[in-house]
Amino acid sequence: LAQFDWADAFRLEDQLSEEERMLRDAARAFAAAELAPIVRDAYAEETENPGLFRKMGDAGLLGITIPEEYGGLGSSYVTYGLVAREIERVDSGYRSMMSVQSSLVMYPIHAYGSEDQRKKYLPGLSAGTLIGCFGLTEPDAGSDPAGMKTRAVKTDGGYRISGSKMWISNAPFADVFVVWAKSDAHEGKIRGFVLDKGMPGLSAPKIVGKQSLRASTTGEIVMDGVEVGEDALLPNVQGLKGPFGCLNRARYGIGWGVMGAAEACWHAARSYGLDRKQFGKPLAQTQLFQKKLADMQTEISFGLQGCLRVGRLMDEGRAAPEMISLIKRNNCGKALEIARMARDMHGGNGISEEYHVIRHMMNLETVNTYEGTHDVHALILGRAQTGLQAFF
Ligand code: TGC
Ligand code: FAD
Repeated sequence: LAQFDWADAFRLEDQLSEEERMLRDAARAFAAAELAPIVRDAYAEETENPGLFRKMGDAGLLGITIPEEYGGLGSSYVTYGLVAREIERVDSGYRSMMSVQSSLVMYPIHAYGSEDQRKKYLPGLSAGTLIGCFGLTEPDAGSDPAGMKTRAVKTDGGYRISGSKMWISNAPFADVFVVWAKSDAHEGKIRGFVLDKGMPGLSAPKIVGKQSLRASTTGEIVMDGVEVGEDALLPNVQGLKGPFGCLNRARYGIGWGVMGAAEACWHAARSYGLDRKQFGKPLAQTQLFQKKLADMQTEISFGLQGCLRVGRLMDEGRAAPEMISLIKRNNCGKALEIARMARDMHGGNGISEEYHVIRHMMNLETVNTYEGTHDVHALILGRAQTGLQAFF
């Protein structure tokens, strides 16, 4: 009879290449050595940790899919996903820091930027000596980014950019700002601009009081007539497909990442249930407890297979955005349910920072919302099935 590995029900391990396993293991070792020991305090204190980018860069975790000539790793989307899973196993906020830098800052500069922009920014971003952020969301334009108010007005030799962005990961300590604005010189179409820290009129106040994703720093971006040259424009894309092209990559990484957080909660609940006795026997020996463990194992096993399939298709250039919506939506929703279940299975201890599950649960509320909410991805999938858009 074939052996069953409870922690790897469908033998995901066998479906990975030697290189993928090696890079995954390196990310796991990094997460255990550098992230796990600091996460409790970082979350409790809402610590800003820009120095972590340098460490991630040294470990080769930034720009995994970016070619080596620009300082990236030149590896596959499957590797990128496996790494996201390992980092998010510790905390969604750390995965956020990494995925914004890789998918939302390095990717657009590489895919839509000029050769000068690539050379100027990518090596520093991949080393973590430069920190990037991505400004799409605004106070009045979240799920509907087409409603953005930020404007770029043509000047002699460049543009003047005015507007504000809200809920921007990494912004308060970012050096490089990829921002999206409607440009009057391009018939009001959305264009991408790369801004540098310190430009007059540019500021990024921190958002305080978050009860979720506290290990990641979030801010606003305020652009009060920021003057940039023509060289700040990302020349090779226009329209919403620019930011969405980046979001496809980041959403895909989140599909994997949240499975890491879910696995952490599942494994913690299993261990807790084996150790903790009530009514004279381990909790894990009760039917209800085992049903919950079986539900967790089932959702995670299917979720990971979905990610691997989409990752392979991405590496072949055959992944449709709707496939990414499907794994982002379902895996976030399931991970959130699993974290809530794990919190419950820990009883009173489940609300303590010492057991980590409530931190994952709180984080996953954000992850279920950002990069397209659970319901917005349902509408994307609904539109693809019916041909009818139900957004407005
Ligand atoms: P729609 O008419 O659907 O499309 C407009 C244009 O965009 C193109 N497009 C895509 N291109 C590539 N990939 C995709 N996934 C694309 N989706 C759409 C489309 O082909 C069209 O192109 P063209 O050339 O014909 O103009 O646009 P809509 O305005 O109706 O959009 C509706 C909707 C709801 C799908 C969309 O706006 C949406 O996805 N909203 C969610 C917003 C969102 O995800 N924001 C994320 C902000 S960034 C973030 O959260 C980072 S957190 C990171 C972290 O910390 O980890
Ligand atoms: P809204 O769009 O106002 O949605 C509110 C509710 O209404 C949701 O339940 C939504 O599903 C629902 N809803 C909206 N439209 C419809 C509809 N047509 N039909 C049915 N229901 C609908 N953005 C960036 O650009 N860069 C970042 O780095 C970034 N980082 C973030 C970090 C954190 C910690 C957080 C919380 C957010 C971040 N975001 C970032 C913003 C994020 O992408 C948005 O919060 C998200 O897209 C939702 O937008 P909103 O908050 O304006 O909610």
